Amino acid sequence: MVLLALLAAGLALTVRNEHQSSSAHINRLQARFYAYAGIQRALYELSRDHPGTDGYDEPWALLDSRREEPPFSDGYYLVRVVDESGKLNLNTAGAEELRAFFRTVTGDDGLAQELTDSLLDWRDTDSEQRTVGAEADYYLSLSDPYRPRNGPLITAAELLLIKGFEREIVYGDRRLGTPPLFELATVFSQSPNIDERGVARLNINSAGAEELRQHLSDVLTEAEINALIRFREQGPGGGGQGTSQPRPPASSPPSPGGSPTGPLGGGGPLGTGGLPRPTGPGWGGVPGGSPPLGPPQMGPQLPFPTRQRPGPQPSGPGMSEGPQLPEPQQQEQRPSSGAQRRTIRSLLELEPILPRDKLVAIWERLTTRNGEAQDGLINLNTAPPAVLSALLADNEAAVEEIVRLRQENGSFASVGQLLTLSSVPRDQLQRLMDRVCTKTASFRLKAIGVVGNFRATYTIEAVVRRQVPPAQEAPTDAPAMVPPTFVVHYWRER
Ligand SMILES: [Ca+2]
Ligand SMILES: [Ca+2]
Repeated sequence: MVLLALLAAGLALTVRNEHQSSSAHINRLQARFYAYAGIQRALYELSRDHPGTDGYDEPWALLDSRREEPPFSDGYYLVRVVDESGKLNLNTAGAEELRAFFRTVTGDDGLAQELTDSLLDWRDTDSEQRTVGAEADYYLSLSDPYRPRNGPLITAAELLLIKGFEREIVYGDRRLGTPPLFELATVFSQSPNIDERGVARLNINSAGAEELRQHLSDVLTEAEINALIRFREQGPGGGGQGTSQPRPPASSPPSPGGSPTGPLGGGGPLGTGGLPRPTGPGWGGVPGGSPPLGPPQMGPQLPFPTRQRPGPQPSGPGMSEGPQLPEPQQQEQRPSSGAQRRTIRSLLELEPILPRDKLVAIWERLTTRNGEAQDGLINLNTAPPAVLSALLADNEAAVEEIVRLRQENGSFASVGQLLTLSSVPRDQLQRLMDRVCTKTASFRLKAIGVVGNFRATYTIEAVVRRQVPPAQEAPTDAPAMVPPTFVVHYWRER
């Protein structure tokens, strides 16, 4: 009898445990679906977002489920969206950038050099060890040996495998005041090759004259477009021979008709005197009040401050500064001859032939690189100071100026707006403008589903790439946007 009673009690206990475990399972399942709803909520917001400019002042960045209608009776989700392009790309950053970045993060020159050498050795394909780096010899000699990647990193967490990257560096250390490297670095950043309207950029080197004309006619005058075409048609005048170096030196061939300012000329000033500073109101306005720069339905956030110059036709300061062009018609008809043609590697080379405000206004519309997207560019609008400092080594004033400008004016709509920076020397400015963007395709989404009073939680973390078909160029109105698709590059549930 006693035995039976014990057995019965034992059975009851088992049944109860099973019941508890199955209800825990149900709670967790429920939390999972709440997290999934959070991911969907974020994707919905990203699909409504205008892709021409991206910053943390947009709705996708300000999602807060606590301010919305509670969607579920016994739980909710928390969701956060982060721009991966606001981080330093571990696979594309150069040695100098990495060194400056690690110096900012760790505050230690020697350690910064070691981290840089080790990371470069880890991702390069050869087995030649840098001074304080490490290759297979080192990793195979560890008590738990493994081989270096000798290729691009697959996630930022891979840093933990690399010599010198201790946990307190990768995850940060509150006591030491070091920020988590993990949150400042990425392997996913990508920026779409579109302008602030969402229209595909035109490659300045390969576009036809008529294409250029159509693409720019609402901003540039006929004479300015002709100047552009002529500049391009002229060979590299006097010795460049169109070599295919990735980046041109600070000096550049003489511009046609003589440059009015000549800031790119050989031996030109490299200091802050190199750039004439803006004197007008605003920083980089749209000349002639040209209308199509505003994205559709993004009321409060126009890419450019457009308050000045209501004049219907571009006629003001631009014309007077541009070089005088003899018989543009003859020139434009001339077929482009590949042999003689100049290869423009940086839009900054156009500075001598276009007024500053015009150059700013067309900056995002042109590109020197083909492809739908560019890897590893850093978004000016979302990069924290530590990431910006990677591009602006030893120039804290410039980092502060950029942060201040975006606080005061909202997101940068154009990289061209950097032309107004007062704290960046000429050579540094060129490198900076080559490495930054104002829009992103890569987003990290983190959603947590919560059931009851934290009875159960579930986390989903994902990195998605937003692919937006370029909008059609519309001459008079804002271009129509096509809904994006999302490609998942990383997905983790726990
Ligand atoms: Ca946007
Ligand atoms: Ca290697």
